[in-house]
Amino acid sequence: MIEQAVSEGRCGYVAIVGRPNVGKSTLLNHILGQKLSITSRKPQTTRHQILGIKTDGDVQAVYVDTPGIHKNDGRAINRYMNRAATSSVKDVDVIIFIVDRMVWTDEDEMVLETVRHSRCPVILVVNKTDRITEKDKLIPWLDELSRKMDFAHIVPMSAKNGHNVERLERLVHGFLPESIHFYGDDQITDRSSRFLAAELVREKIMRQLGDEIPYQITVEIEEFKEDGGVLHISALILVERPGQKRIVIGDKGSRLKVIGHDARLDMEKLFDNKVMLNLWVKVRSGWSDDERALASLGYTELP
Ligand SMILES: Nc1nc2c(ncn2[C@@H]2O[C@H](COP(=O)(O)OP(=O)(O)OP(=O)(O)O)[C@@H](O)[C@H]2O)c(=O)[nH]1
Ligand SMILES: [Mg+2]
Repeated sequence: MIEQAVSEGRCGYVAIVGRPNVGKSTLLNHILGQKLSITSRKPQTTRHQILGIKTDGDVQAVYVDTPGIHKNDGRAINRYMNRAATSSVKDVDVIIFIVDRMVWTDEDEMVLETVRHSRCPVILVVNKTDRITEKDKLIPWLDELSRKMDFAHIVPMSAKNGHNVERLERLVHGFLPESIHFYGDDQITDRSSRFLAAELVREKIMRQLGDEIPYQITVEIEEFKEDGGVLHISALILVERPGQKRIVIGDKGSRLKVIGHDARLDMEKLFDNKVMLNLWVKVRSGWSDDERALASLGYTELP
C-alpha cells in the first residue's frame, strides 16, 4: 500500500551491489530488522531489484537490493539479472559495494567497473569479517582496496552478526540529500505481498535443492486472498523438465512438503497472519531463456 509522503527532512536512494553471494540481501534484512529479501548459500539468489525502505526520524533511506553481478551464462534470465543490477547504480545518491572478506575475483572487477562510472559516492564494504581468521591481514587488505578507486569510505562489516552495520547506516545518511520522503514512514518496500510470497517459496527451493535445479525454477502466485482471517495462497512452481518436477516433489511429496512448511512459517511472520499455502509444480520448458516467457513471469524490463 502506497501512502502519501508527507514528512520533510532527508531522503535518498542507496544501491547495494556486488557479485553473487557476498551478503547484499543479508545486509538489507539486517538494516530493516526483518526478512524482506531472500538469502541462501547459493549464488544468484536475488533475481530482481527490491526496495527496502528505512525511516529514522526525519531521514528516509531507500535501499535497492540487486542481483549479484556475474558473468553471463548466455541465458535471458542472466542478462535480465545483470541489467537489473547494473541499472541500479544510475540515479542513486550513494552506492554500497560489497566484497567477501579478502577475496577479489573477476566478477568483483566487473562490479568495480560498473560503480566507477557512476557519479555518486561509493562506500566499499568488506563483509563476513566474522569469518576472517587472519585478522592481521585485514588492515593491509583495506589499504590495497583503497587504491582500486577513490572510495568515500571502506567499512569492514558482518551483515550476519551486525558488526558495523549501524556505522554504515550513519555514513549512508551523511550522503542523503534534503528532500521530502518518497514513501510513507511506515512503508518498508515497493514490492507487493504476492511478489514477497513467491520469493519465500523460491528461497526454500534454493535451500532444499542441489546446485543446478534452483536456477531452472521460478514461482508464480496464482491465488492470494484473505478469507475468514486466513490468507489463502496458491503458488505454482515452474520447472524446465519433467525430471526436475519429480525432484522438487520428492519421495511421496516429502520435499514439496518441507518447502511448503518452511515457506508458510516465513509468510505468517512477514504478513502477521495465518496462512494456508498450496503448492503446485508444472513443467514449462524454456522459460528461463525466452524473453517473452520471462516478461509474462514478472521479469519485466526496467524503465
Ligand atoms: N559468516 C557470514 N555469512 C554471511 C554474512 N553475510 C551473509 N552471509 C551468508 O552468505 C550467504 C549469501 O548471502 P546473501 O545475502 O544471500 O548474498 P547476496 O549477495 O544477496 O547473494 P545474491 O542474491 O546471490 O547476489 C548466505 O548464506 C548468508 O547467510 C556475514 O557477515 N557473515
Ligand atoms: Mg541477494
